[in-house]
Amino acid sequence: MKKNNVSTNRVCIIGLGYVGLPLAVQSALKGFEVFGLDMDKEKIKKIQAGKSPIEEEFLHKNLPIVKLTATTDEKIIKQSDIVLVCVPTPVDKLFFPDLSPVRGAVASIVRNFKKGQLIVIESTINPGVCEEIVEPMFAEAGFKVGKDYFLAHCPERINPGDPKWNVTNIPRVVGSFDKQGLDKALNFYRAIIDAEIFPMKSIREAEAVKVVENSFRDINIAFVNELAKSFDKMGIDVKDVITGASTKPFSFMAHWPSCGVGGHCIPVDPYYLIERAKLSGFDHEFLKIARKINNSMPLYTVELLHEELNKIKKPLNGTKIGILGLSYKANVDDLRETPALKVIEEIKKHGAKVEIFDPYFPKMSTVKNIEELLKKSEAVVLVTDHKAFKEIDPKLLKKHKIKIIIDGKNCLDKITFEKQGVIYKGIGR
Ligand code: SAJ
Repeated sequence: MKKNNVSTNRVCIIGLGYVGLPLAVQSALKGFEVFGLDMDKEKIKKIQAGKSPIEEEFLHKNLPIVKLTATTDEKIIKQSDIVLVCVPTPVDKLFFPDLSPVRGAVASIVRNFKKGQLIVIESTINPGVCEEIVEPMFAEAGFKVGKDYFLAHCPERINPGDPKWNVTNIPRVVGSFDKQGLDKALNFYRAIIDAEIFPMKSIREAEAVKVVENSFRDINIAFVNELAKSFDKMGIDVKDVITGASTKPFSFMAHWPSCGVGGHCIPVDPYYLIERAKLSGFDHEFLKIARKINNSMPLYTVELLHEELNKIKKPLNGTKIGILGLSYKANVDDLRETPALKVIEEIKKHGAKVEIFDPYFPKMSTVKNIEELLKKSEAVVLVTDHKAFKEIDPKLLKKHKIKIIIDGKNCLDKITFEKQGVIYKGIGR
């Protein structure tokens, strides 16, 4: 048991979401005494009953069998030797980073300080947050990093809904203020994760890793989204081109155009780097252009719908439009930054009547199933590539006289829909 070379075994995880809860369960599975702290009473009740509030196979399987003390009482921090901060790091309406959840979590640790604790921030933060925000909060209370406590950063890499990669096997990077803090953090993560735990030169480099990973993904998606707009004009099928380019066995990495970039990471993390670099006098023009392109895709999707309706002399105003999907990505129940809500808002602005169906959000759906949505629609926009939507039989659209389908995730077979007399339009195809 790798745990033996870790000098402590009581772990407190602050924030029991899609990052903190799997971490808590995995730490318990590896023999640590685990306390989970969250402000959401309902969530705590569910967890105490061994029920996962999150749709995740790993949690459904393991939460009922582990010993996990879940509470809303921050005093639990004082009983812990290791404290892991797993709270959200969103952006506000103007895309400015909102570090208030991190500040709140750190303040609770300062209030319940225990000498010698290892504090690890897992939340995605920009370079400089640990040195410029977190450490000063401890210093203000008279606690010295590397002496009274140890501070490290280990950016979370959870990929919701991924059947292969999860908290048990995803490699991690760790950075700290000092060697002792780094060693403590390396020992802990090597005790719970069977994958590479890579030591970074400093905490600032560790903070930069995650925002770089996700900015990399954002700019690559923006690249293919711009291609989609250009190829729409040139009558080129962008999905076919990317598939062709993917036959190159080296130095090409496929990304796919879509109706928008949602989620808690990709559309958010670049702003953390953009805003912090600005304070140091650097303007990330390229990252900002990529964000602008990706943010334009929901509107572009509605423009495609508008154009296809015009071609059959139907206005958008007053037409019944069916929306397939709300979640930001396939087969998960997560609305954060979802392009679906932006598509719906834009369609409503044009005076169309909207019906919505997402099997993961029955309460937000206006109909009970796909067939009912088709019955009540004249045209359809698919905005989430849930498995159930990819299996829709094109004959159903013909039966319900659906004239147009806009495939916002390029996940449907164009030819089979066209064979049923349905006008198919994808993003760049
Ligand atoms: N998207 C595209 N085109 C693509 C890929 C994604 O439009 O080629 C859209 C998706 O539809 C979604 C959004 O971007 O709306 C984000 O998709 P995502 O697959 O990146 O899913 P996330 O948000 O769950 O990203 C997570 C991230 N994990 C962490 O931040 C720890 C990200 O780093 C991973 O790269 C990503 O999973 C992944 O690879 O699946």
